[in-house]
Amino acid sequence: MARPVIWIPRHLSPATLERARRDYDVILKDQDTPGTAEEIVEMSARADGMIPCHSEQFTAEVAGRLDPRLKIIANHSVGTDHCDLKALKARDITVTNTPDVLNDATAELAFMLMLGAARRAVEGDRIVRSGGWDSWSPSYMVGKQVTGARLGIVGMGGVGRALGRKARGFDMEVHYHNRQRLPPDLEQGASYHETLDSLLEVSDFLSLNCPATPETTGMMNADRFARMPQGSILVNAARGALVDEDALLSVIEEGHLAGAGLDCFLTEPGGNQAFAGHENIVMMPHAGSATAKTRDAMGFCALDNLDSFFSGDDPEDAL
Ligand code: 8YV
Repeated sequence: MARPVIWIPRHLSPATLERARRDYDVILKDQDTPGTAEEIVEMSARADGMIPCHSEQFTAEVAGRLDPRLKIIANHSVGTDHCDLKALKARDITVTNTPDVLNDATAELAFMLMLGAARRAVEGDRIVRSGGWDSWSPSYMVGKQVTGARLGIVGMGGVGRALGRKARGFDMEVHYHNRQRLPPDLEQGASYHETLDSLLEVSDFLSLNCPATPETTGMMNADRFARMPQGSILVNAARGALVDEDALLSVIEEGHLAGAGLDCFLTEPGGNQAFAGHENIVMMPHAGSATAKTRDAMGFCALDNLDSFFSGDDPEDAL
């Protein structure tokens, strides 16, 4: 049987591309830019499989125009909100993702955002870097202590649980809200809250680690922010769609929230420039899983899924 043809729109890690080329006929896009709807549709007639990132949009409209040659979309991401799964299923296309391999890298970045917002990293860096550090006093650069504080985690999947493990190293009291309570071995001492509102009330730090779905879109709105304790901090390394950005800006400007750490925005790339004037908001350009080790693991996970599919087995991460 001829080797399957795989379209890879983004420039994945060198080890991933090397293995992909070893086992498949790879078509790699020249420019490392998001694959457009037109490119996706065009390539569906030339490729048996694809390894897209979250930057390629497989909407219902695109799904309806895909060529029947395309059999599998092996995403290089855990999130699949860029894929209309129902519409792709209707076209009999297998869709996979890369769960678990990015848990630690993403949790690590969420922790960095939490520490950075709590200990005023953006402001401190700017002061020293600009040569503006000209005084010191006991009340200078006083921040919020992370060690021993209460951390609320929304969504106790792989990333949420990895964050909980890291938080325990900081003696944090971990609380969580999830659609379902976890068994004790996965809960690892974290306190379950049946409702998001109950979690918000005890969260000195709140980390969003759930997928963007119709139910969670805009979940962090003005009412929800009002329930968080005065001086608390929001961290979002999941999806921008979870947060009403205008409401967040208001609670930051009013001083109800002491800060925020954001890796995700409603508009990406680009982010929200309304946040830029606030040094108590630490921002990153959607880089949660961006470590060399994790990029290789994600690429290999996507390739494992392709390998299973083309050997006639069910891919482990089929959705
Ligand atoms: C990626 C992500 O940045 O996995 C996800 O859902 O958002 C990220 O890990 C990305 O899709 C990498 O390809």
